[in-house]
Amino acid sequence: MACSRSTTASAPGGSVGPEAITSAEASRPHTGRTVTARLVPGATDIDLGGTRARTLAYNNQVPGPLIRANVGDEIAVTVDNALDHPTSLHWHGIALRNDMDGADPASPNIVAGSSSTYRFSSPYPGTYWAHPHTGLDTDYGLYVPVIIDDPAEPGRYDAEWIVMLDDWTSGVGSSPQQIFDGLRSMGMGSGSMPGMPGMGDMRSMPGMTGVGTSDLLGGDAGDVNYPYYLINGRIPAAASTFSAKPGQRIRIRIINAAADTAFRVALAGHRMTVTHSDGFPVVPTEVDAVLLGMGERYDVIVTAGDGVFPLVASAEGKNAVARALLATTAGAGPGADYRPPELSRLVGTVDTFTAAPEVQLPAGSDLGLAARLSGTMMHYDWMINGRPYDQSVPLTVRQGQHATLTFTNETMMWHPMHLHGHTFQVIREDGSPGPRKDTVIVKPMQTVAVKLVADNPGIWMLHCHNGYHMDAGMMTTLDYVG
Ligand SMILES: [Cu+2]
Repeated sequence: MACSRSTTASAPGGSVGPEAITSAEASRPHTGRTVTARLVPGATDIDLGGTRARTLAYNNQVPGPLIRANVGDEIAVTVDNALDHPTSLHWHGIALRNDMDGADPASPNIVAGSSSTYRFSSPYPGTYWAHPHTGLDTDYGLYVPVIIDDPAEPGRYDAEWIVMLDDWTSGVGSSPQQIFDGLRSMGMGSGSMPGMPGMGDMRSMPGMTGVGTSDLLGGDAGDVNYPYYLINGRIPAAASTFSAKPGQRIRIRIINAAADTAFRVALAGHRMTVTHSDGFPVVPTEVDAVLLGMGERYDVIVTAGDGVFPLVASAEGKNAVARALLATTAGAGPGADYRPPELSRLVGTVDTFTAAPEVQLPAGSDLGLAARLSGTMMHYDWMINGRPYDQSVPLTVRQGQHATLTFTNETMMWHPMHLHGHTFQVIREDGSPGPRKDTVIVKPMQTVAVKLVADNPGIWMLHCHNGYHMDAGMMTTLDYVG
């Protein structure tokens, strides 16, 4: 497992110190209010809706409890580690102080049986989530939604629905670790197999029967077929119901917490207006469905119709769905395998959206950074710039620089690339601004450029948010140097 990097290449000028992190924190807004929470990750039994799973969870529930605060509040979350191994809590998407990021080496892991408190404030509102940055733990059910509110934001909606998507095997099929070991050994042991990338061996392993393809993802949709796909911890046959009144405007905050599954999400009988990508506002855009890779979030607004409507998350290329129900009247709605026609109409992707003018980053940059993505299913050796994480050479930036980071995917698999501590702006091929994001899908053989402003000093992970690719080594860091 690619848990640690043995050597950190010393960058010219050296790394920035704690005073730079303290100084950046002083420049964030602070309300003087503190929001506290306690999370206990541990082994437990979870009811997925008539199906029980022995797994890992926060406070014995999947998803774990919502953490919610205003911009500038001090968020103080104590983690009591009841696991039998070290853990951490990473605040995905939040531009927080580096020493609270919940990813080693910026912040130390919490050893088994001990407690630690994360204290930070978020400078930006939005839809975020939190999960460990240790091994494959997120895929066992360790994740919570995190919502940061802006009290000044006009409330143009009547109700709010938080929707967390997941692919599920823990306690009902092979464990995530068994699947990872299978992918690695299949890869390592089949180097002499000609032709197809090791798929022959894979098809004989549980959970790894040939995943299909996706036009939206540019080819292979993933590496693993899961026994279940969940919305808010429930299987489709026991879907949770969100109740509202006809005509209400509902803000749906969709979060993809899966390890290896992109979802195409639609609400039967409704169009949706996408208002935010990865927490940041976009020019409001109407679509029938939206595509989310692992780690991505979209906020949408719908005007509720009269009836019972399935919200369906189709597991891209995997011939299965997750679902929940929106109910504004009594009734049961369509069956558990119903696929609304909206799924095959206009699907919003990263190419569809443009950052709202007030959050667009200034044009131009004074630094080019490159992340070349490589690896094959045959060897299961996912890397950035030709190196797995334990041999990686950091990308470096100086505070204040405006950098263009270019992802070049040299593989036949798509990768949702995530940078900690920053929200970059996607730059379209014609140079025009795309959405602000912290996680962007890079399709096979595609190049994607993003712009970032170096305003948050520290050591920040840059990695693929496919849990298995990341664990195999598709991770490096962006280090601030003085
Ligand atoms: Cu990947």
